[in-house]
Amino acid sequence: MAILNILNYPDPRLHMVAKPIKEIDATIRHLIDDMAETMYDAPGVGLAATQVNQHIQLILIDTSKTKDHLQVFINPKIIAKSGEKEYEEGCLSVPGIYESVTRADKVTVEALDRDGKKFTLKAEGLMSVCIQHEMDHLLGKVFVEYLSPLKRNRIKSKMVKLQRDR
Ligand code: GNR
Ligand code: NI
Repeated sequence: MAILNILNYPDPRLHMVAKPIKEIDATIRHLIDDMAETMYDAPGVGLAATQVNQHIQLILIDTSKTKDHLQVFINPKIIAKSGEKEYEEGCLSVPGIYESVTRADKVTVEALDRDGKKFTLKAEGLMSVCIQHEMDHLLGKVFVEYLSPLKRNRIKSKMVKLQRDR
């Protein structure tokens, strides 16, 4: 396994749109293992393939306290959503920034697991937030895009400075 490099906002590659996965082969399973190691090492509760510069529809989530409940979503689709809820979000691609975002309260997602088996999950709380946050990454969207242009531009400048001074 290997720890992969995570793209940092405002890297233009974070805005690429991910393609569906046609076949879950050894390369995909290897990527899942590397992404899991990368996510736990960060540490984060979720990781989208987009963040490691792989533009395919693959996300990993583990919201458990014990960090032993990895959930893999391949070609995820939200088939139902309800309500609204505000949540303080962070992102491994925007380190050190935490801002409130309003999203659906509950979502029902349909996806394939790492064995290619279709499953449906109804989520609420952090899991629901995470699914929506990760699926946005697959669409090339980063959570700061929900903020006002003023806030977003301040965050952008801060990130550019941070990366320049590294
Ligand atoms: O680790 C993460 N924590 C988090 C907290 C609140 C809302 C969303 C997230 S996802 C984030 C990991 C990440 O950037 N995934 O794309
Ligand atoms: Ni993120």
